[in-house]
Amino acid sequence: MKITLIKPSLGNLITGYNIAEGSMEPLQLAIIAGLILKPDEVIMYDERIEKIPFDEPTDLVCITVDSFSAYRSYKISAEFQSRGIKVILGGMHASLLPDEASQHADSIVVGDAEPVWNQMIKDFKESNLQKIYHAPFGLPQEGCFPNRDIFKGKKYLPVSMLQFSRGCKFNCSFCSVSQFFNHSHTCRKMEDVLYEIEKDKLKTILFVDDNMVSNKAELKVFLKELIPLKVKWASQSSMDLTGDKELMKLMADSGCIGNLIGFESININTLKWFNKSPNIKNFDNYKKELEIFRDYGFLTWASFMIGNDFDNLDTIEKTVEFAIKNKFTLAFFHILMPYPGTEVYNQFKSEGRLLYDGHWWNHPDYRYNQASFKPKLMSANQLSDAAVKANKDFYSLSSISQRLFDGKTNFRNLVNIMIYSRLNYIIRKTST
Ligand code: B12
Ligand code: SF4
Repeated sequence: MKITLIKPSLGNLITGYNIAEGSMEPLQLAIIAGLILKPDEVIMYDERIEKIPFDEPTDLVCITVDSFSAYRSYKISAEFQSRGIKVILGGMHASLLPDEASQHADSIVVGDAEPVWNQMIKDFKESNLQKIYHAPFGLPQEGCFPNRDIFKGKKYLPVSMLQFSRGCKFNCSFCSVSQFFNHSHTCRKMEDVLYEIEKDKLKTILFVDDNMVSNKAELKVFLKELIPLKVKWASQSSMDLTGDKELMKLMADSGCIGNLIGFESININTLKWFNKSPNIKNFDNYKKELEIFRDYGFLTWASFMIGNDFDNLDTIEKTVEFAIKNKFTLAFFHILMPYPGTEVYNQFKSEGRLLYDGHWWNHPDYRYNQASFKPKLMSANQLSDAAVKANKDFYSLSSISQRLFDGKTNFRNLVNIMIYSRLNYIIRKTST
């Protein structure tokens, strides 16, 4: 039996916007591959970096679906189904909107693959595949390890994805994670994580945790064990980690090179509207926090959410200026997206502000990185253009050279200079 795993691309993009370069390994597919008992039965195609050979013989197709790739995922599913091949969908979007996803697949999984995989494959082999499988929700199962062989020969960034924990204790109004995990956070068994690092000889790691520092006490125990393994790592963390000096030191000692931090906005009213609680306490426009990050030498990948109800074109420009002035290693200016099930989605829906018939993720006219709602203080087109301009300005040559010269972070040592240059080069190439 042959199983084909698929990571879909984003489908049609706005002309000239190419995001293929700089793709990273899709960990969820390696986890599924790890559940397949005979490794030679599985093959993976990542449409972000290669074409899917629809006519290659296979028995079963499994597609991982996020909201931003839902439309494309359904198209891929239809292609295989038209060839008589059964398709299973899973992932964040299929779990958030099971009724919609079910219409585009033979079966779907709500939740994690691990607990239901064996039963599902047994059912498939007995021609008894159920329409929907509900996985008990929670932490990654003990003793389940990804099969990273599926990544061999594919051009990914030289960094390994790894999971320490899932979920986040906060409840930001735009975030699918808080919805999906119901504001809960669970850590994986520490021995499993350490074993996985050693077994697969991981050296440069991106922890794909939603918020690595959500449970600081457990993280500290883990980091103490991580120190002897001498890895380099980065992750996503909430701003409140700066208040814990012991944690900051353990992060530095265990090889942390930087963090993706959700700044979201430089306006306190927006932060309150987003319910972005880790950023709100003693808000001083991040001055204190940024100094602490710099003192520990951490690179900062700053994420901003633009187009909220307090943003106009001027505040978006000021946000970009803030990011350049603070010499962030990278910054992302994401258009606020009403993801299904989130508070932001429900609010825009009740106010009649959703575009694309209220389901941008499954609309033929929607393109990645376009506004999908009516902003309050500008038009949707102005917001889409402002996002493109924000990226162009932040990744302009003058901004890149200005930001490089920070002796505490980007210019701290040769490794940091190389990371800074490579990442800025890739993003400049794909976003300008
Ligand atoms: C790491 C990450 C990234 C990395 C991607 C790394 C990579 N490999 O490519 C980076 C930083 C690049 C990134 C980018 C983006 N991301 Co992101 N990302 C994540 C994050 C934090 C973890 C994903 C992950 O690897 N999880 C670990 C795996 C093992 O868990 P999993 O995916 O849930 O899979 C399990 C189950 O869902 C299930 N499953 C999954 N697929 C399938 C398939 C089948 C068939 C079955 C049976 C089961 C199954 O079983 C799996 C194993 O347990 C998630 C948050 C999250 N919790 O999902 C956000 C998340 C997926 N990202 C999100 C977004 C919005 C984006 C961006 C669009 C941001 C932006 N505005 O540009 C971009 C998109 C870029 C792109 N082209 O893909 C949103 C998506 C919301 C939504 N409703 O879809 C999330 C949920 C974050 C959030 N806070 O809301 N992201
Ligand atoms: S802190 Fe980050 S992961 Fe947690 S709920 Fe807010 S946006 Fe989501």
